[in-house]
This record gives sequence, C-alpha cells and structure tokens, in this order.
Amino acid sequence: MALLEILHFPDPRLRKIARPVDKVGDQVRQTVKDMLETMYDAPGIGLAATQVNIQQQIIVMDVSEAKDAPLCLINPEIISQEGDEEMQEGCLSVPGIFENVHRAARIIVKALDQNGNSISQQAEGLLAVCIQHEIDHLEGKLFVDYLSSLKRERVKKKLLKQQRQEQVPHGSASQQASVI
Ligand code: GNR
Ligand code: NI
Repeated sequence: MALLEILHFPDPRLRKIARPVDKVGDQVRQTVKDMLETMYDAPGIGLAATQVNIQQQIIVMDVSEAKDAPLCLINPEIISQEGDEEMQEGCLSVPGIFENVHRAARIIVKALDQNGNSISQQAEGLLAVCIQHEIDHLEGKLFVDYLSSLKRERVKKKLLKQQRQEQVPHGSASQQASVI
C-alpha cells in the first residue's frame, strides 16, 4: 500500500490525456488500491489516475456516508446522459476552491471493473457529478475550465501563491535567518 502524491493546478501534468488500460492485471489492481488509499486519506469522494501522475484510464470513487463503498471504473465511457444539474464542486487538485458547475443529471457509464469484466453503471446525484468530474480528469480537464477565464486566472494566482508559501513556510529557518 502506498500514498500517492496529488498534483495541484496549474501543474501541466494535469493536462495529459490518459490512455486506455489494455489488460486489467495485478499492476492495475495495485494502482487501484493505492488510489483508493490516497483518496480516503485526502479525504475525497473520487480520484482519477491523472491526479497522481498516472496516464491510464482509471478512476476510483466512494460517495457513501460511511466511506465503505469503494467503486472503481477502468476505461469509463459515458454512453448516455440527460438532464442538467448544478452542484458546488471541489477538487483535490484545486484545494480550497469551491464553485458551481452544470453537468448532466443522469448518466449511464460503461467501463471495466477490477476483474476486467464489462459493467454498466447508472448514476444520478452526487455519483453522476463525481463520475463526470473524474472522466474529465482523464481527458486533461478540470472543473475550473467551466469557470470564466477571469475566475480561473484568480484561482491560478491564489494557488500559485499558496504553493510558493508551502515551499518557504512562515517561520522557517531560512526566513528567520534573514531577519537576524
Ligand atoms: O472530493 C471531491 N469532492 C467533490 C465534490 C463535488 C464534486 C466533485 C468532487 S470530486 C473531489 C475529489 C476529486 O478531486 N476528484 O477528482
Ligand atoms: Ni478532481
């Protein structure tokens, strides 16, 4: 088991396109395990392989209250969608930012499960939102792409500032030294 590092916007690696998994073997199953562990630890309700710098079409989710219903979709494909729903979204790759996004209200997604079996999953509500959010990640897309370019630039500035401050935290030895 291993915790994986989650990339943060505007890291260009979040824009890479994931390739389909051609064989669901032990390596893919290990990736799924590590992704679930990373998602629960974060904590988040979903995680796409792109967010942990793996360019394979793998997503994991758990939208249950008790966090006891892990779901994994490999090579997911939305085969039908209807309706429109607006929900406030957040993203582990865009920490601290929450904005409303419109998405299809009900979807049917086709995918492979952890055993390589073909499955078809119907979803609505939070699960439908989450699946669409995760599939976007596999295509190099982030929820901030649905915001106005002005808002997105503000988010980018805020996160870059946060990331600079994490590199040189307040009260660190280097800063204290400069005061003396
Ligand atoms: O943890 C998450 N919460 C969330 C809330 C509303 C809509 C989508 C999400 S997904 C997010 C985890 C994440 O970043 N997945 O890619
Ligand atoms: Ni996300």
